[in-house]
Amino acid sequence: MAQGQGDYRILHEADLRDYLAGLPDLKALLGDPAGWTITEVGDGNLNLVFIVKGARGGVAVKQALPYVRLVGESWPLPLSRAHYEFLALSRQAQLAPGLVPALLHHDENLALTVMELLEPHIIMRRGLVAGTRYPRFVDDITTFMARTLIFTSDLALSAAEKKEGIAAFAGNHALCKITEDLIFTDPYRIAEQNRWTAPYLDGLATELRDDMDLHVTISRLKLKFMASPEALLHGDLHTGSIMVTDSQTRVIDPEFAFYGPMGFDVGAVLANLLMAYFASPGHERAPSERAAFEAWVLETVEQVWSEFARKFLDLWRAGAAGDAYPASLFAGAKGAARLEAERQAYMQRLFTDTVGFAAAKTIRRIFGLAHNIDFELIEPPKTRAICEARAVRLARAMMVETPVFRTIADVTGAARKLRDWQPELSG
Ligand code: SR1
Ligand code: MG
Repeated sequence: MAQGQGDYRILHEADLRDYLAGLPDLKALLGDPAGWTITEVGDGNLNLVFIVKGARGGVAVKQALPYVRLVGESWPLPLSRAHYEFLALSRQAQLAPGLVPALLHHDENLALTVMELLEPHIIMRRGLVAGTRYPRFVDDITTFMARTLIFTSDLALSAAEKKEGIAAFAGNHALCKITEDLIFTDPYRIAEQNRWTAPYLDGLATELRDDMDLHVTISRLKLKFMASPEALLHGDLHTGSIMVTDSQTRVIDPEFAFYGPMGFDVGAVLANLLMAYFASPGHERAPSERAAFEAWVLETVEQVWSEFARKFLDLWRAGAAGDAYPASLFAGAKGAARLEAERQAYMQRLFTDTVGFAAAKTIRRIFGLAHNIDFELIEPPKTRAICEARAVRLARAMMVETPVFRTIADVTGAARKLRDWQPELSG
């Protein structure tokens, strides 16, 4: 497991310069330390992130803080998350080459990782707010998810390998606990850290706290999250954890990595695209100005699921030979047909999980602690609340009326119908 924390200290610009200058490979990559510019750019909820640029090149440096940056020192958080992030990035680089940043250096004691500087990539969420379309995204993210999920599952590993994998990430439970609280519990009860677009969503917040159908469903999803170590998850696969250009996609920030249910990662991607869709009218300056972008987002939602499912099944059929579904039980034409039917049933269950987790991921961004700029940048707040209420209406349906959503087209069709729905707001 993780680290000796004896030498840990929070690095400031000057300390970081001295530290990196002592690493010959990085010094060679960056050039003369006297000419380096070092800028802290972290805008996430947990860590410090520095961009270091020298005459020859640049790097990104991420250091875990011993507390949650968003809240402060009153919320301590283990530095060991940097260890799990490094481990996950290393594994993802093997399984999905070219889709995560290259790792250049890791220091367990400082909870610090140096990575390739992704330039001119931007955080995808920012691009979506601006209404930008990303033509590579579907192919790249579905390759990333299909390969990282199936190749860390019992469909591809021996039982021993799989259990070693679970054990390697089992210590990341403090990060899992954040998810268990912030996604699966707090939005549905009174919690000090909850916030929403008041007063407009006050009534909806109350409804969420009284809705026992929703409480049962979110609790089932929570149990699945806690007790279904199907595969190595990224664990926080929203559009703020993806960096993009027109021609490249890189998945970053897997500090929430652990063995959990596959639908949690796939649902995160779909939820964040759906939120970009519902936020879009709030960013338009003229009616229908973003119609082409919105059509692209829904098409992307459909393709993310269909391409993910296609690639996952292809890998399975092509011989992902784990200890589950032993070939000896499915011999001959009869066995092959039965196994294929079982694969389809497996994907249908995974789709149902994905729909539920996507809904949970949406509701947490509107009523929980951590929001997203898709909605937060919408002004005035009443317009924001209208966009958010539409997303919540779909999310509630996805969670409690799950059988209605048999296909991804059922999800996008329902989203499209809510595009111009006028909710009743409080206040
Ligand atoms: C206290 S951490 C809040 C959120 O930030 C991360 O990106 C995760 O989504 C987490 O739930
Ligand atoms: Mg993150």
